[in-house]
Amino acid sequence: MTKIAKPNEPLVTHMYTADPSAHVFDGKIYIYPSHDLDHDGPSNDNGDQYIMEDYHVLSMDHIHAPCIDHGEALHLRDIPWASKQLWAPDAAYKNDTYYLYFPAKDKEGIFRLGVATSSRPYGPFAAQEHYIPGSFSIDPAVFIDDDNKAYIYFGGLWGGQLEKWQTGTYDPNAEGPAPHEPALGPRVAELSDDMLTFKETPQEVSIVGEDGRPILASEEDKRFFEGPWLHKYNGYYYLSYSTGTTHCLVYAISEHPKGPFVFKGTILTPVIGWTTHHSIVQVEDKWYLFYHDSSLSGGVNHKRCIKYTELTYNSDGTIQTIDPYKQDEVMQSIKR
Ligand code: FUB
Repeated sequence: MTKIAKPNEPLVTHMYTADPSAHVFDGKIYIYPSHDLDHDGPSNDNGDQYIMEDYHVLSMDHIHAPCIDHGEALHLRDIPWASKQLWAPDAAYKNDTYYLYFPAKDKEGIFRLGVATSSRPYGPFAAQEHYIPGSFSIDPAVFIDDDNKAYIYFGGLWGGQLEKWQTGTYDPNAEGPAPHEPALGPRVAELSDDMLTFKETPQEVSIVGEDGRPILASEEDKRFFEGPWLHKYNGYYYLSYSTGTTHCLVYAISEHPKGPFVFKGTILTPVIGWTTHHSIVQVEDKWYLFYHDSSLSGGVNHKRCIKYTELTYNSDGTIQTIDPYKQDEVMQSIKR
C-alpha cells in the first residue's frame, strides 16, 4: 500500500534518495532528487561514495498525498559526454519544455553541468550531446524570475571542485582561500532563451555580513559550501545553501537575483549524515523545505532519504530556524 506523505519522514523508502529539488508544475508537486546507490566502495572527502547512475522523478498530488516514483527518467549510459557521478539535479519549465539540469564528471574526471529535455515533468529526459559550454562544478539550481529571465546557480567545494576554477580554468592543484580571505561564492549565469547554454560568463555571487564585509573562509558556520538554491519571497531574493563542514542550511537575502546577498541565519540545524541539501517551494499558500538526512540507513552518509517540513517566515522576512528532530515541532507539523 502507498503511504501518505508526512512531514519529517522519508518520502520514499524503496530506494535511497537525496538532494531534493521540488517544484510545482501544473498544480502538482514534482521532486527531482539524486538516487543514492547502496555499495561498500570507498568513502572519502572527495565524495567518491556518491556514485549515482540515474535519476528518478517523484511526485505528489498535494503535500499530504503519497509520493509516487515515476521510474528512471535519465541514465548515465544515455549521456554521451558523462563518465560518472550524477549528483544533485534541478528542473525548470519554459518554452513548453521541462529541463533537467544535472552535474556529472566528464571523461576527464572534471565535473560539468548537463541539461536534458522532456515534454513531461517526469520524463523520460533526453540529454544534450555535450555539457553546457563553460560549465563546471556541481549542484545546479535554476530560478526563473517574474520577468521570465532564467538564472542558473551552481558550485560546491571539495569533491565539487569549485576551488579548482578560481582562475577561470581548471587547475587540479588549486586550493581554497586561506581562512582570513573571502570565502568562495557560488556562481550564477543567466541562461539563454532556449535554456540550453549560458548567456554570459558565470560570475561569483558575493555573500556579505550585515556590515557589508565578505563572509570569510574561516566562518564555516556561514560560508557557502554547496547546494545553492534561489527563491523569491515578497520581492526579495533568498539564496540558501549548505555550510558543509558545519552541516547547516543557511540563507542570505538580496534585492537583486545576482546579489550581493546579506547573510541572515540558519534555516535547518544539522541532520543525521554528513551532507545537507535542500530546496524551498511554495505550495498554495504555504512554504516548504525539502531536505534529506541519512536516517533511513541508520546514518550511512551515502544512503540518504528525502523529507519535507513546513517553513515559516517572520513578519520581517527572516526565516524561522527548523530543528527537524525536535519532537513538538514534528508533532505540530503532522497535525497541520
Ligand atoms: O549527492 C551528492 C552530493 O552530496 C551533492 O551534489 C551535494 O550537494 C551533497 O548533497
